[in-house]
Amino acid sequence: MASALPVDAIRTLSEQHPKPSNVHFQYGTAGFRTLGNILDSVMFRVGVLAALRSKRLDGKTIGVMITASHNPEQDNGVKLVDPRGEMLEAAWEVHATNLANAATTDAFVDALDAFVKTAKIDLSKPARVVYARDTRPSGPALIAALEHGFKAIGAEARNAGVTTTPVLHYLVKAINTKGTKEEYGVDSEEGYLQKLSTAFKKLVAGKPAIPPLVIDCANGVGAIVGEKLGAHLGDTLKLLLHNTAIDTAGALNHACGADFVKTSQRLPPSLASVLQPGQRGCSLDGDADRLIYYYLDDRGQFHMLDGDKIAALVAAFIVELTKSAGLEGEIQVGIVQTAYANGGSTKYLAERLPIKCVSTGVKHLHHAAEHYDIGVYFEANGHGTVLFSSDTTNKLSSHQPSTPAQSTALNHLINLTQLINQTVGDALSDMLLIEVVLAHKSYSGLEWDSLYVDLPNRLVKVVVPERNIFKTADAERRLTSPPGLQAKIDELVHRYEGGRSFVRPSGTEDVVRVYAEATVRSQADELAFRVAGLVYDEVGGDPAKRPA
Ligand code: G16
Repeated sequence: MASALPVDAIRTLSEQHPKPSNVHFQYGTAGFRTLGNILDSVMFRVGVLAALRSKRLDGKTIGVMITASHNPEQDNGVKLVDPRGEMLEAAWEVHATNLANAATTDAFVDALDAFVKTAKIDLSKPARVVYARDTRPSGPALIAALEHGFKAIGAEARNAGVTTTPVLHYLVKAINTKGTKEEYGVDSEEGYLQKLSTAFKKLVAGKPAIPPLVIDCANGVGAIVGEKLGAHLGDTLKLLLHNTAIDTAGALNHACGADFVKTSQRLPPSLASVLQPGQRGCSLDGDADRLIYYYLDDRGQFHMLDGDKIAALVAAFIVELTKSAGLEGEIQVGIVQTAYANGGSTKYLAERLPIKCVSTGVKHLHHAAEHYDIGVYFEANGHGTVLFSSDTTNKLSSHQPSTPAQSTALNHLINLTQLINQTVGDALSDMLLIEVVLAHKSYSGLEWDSLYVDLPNRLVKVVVPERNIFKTADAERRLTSPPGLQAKIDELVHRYEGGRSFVRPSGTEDVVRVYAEATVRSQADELAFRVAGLVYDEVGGDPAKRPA
């Protein structure tokens, strides 16, 4: 190896970021995520690890995002972004967990040393990183710890400030493709906003004026970037931003945001006097990577348009465009869902398109979607995007349309590749995509909602002492541990018409999640609570706190 680890610098700075004892950290579904006030040592070590990842990849820029997304304000987290803007390679998640759990500075340095050897990292290579954070109060201190990690190993670090998770993913890809023929865009937040708004304006040119859109920003960073996006869009689409209190303690994701709407299946109370019947509204989450739409009908009744409805709307539109462009049979559009997808959506989509079910977590959906020419993936919680393979992108740019109608459809498809953030789920980009489809189809929320009927469903969580005893198979649809529990769930499910239920450990919180659906609302609720009761009994919970 051409050079060695700067052990003295690492040691000195590591001493300022001791690992708390009695805490085990785990790089899970969305990186490290737990209470913000115990993450100091993790941030320092992730700073060092990100630099090593960059060196391993010949100096490519690695992204680091400090956020806990939809989780409560006191939580925080960190995730690494690989050079093409995608989530960290799975094999490195284990290394991240090992390094984060080294008990002392000595143990950390030893673990680093061993890792550098086994991973064959050439330390003479440059290390480049770009990093950002959301609006959480714990963010600035955690950024300082992260920067110490970069300093310890001598990384070239670019601070992207306070921005959304999808912007950070975009930046990573834009930086790494700069000057190549795959150039993704100008490597700045401004470049991102320009790219999206320009594509949007082209896609809705000539369509009737679009009515203003109500946006619940979850009191998070989406309020900041949403305001800038609104300025770029001007009169093309007026964004009415609500829940923008980024400096109010305790407001982030509280009784608002995409997760609140999806889980409680109701309008954020703060929008009660804002959203008018017939008007479209949507909620972002704390770092603006998830999106849920909704509308009130004439009777003021709330209707939710979640990730499954987004997938159905978007996939149908893209299929139509490929046909109109004369590319039918040449470009295959496919769907990726998780076990949380509503049975109504799975039936509707499976009758029309190839479909695959994978485990929860964007990384799983993203990889599966890469196998299609155009892969549409959305988790029911509103996290998702559309991927165009490089073959498809080439086909779109070389295809010779034979009629003006084909040419128009082809241009729309090309503009969609510019509008959609293909690195990760992006609430703001997805929102523009939905507005494009609604404008093209002249759909209101009602028509969109009528594509298929959702089965009533309920999601509940059970706090357990040890979530890792719950193990799953078959894309999380079945439990393999604790032994015997799945048989009890099956027995219960059979008693409910249209019943379906599954149990899985969360990757972002210390809880086990229980999902249930059935033909009738009261039955879906009952099934969810009875399965939750089984889980609770299994872990020997306090009978007084049993879910009911
Ligand atoms: C993260 C992941 C998502 C996942 C969600 C919930 O979302 O990125 O893919 O669906 O956590 O995960 P779990 O049920 O395992 O807690 P976000 O928006 O928090 O980054």
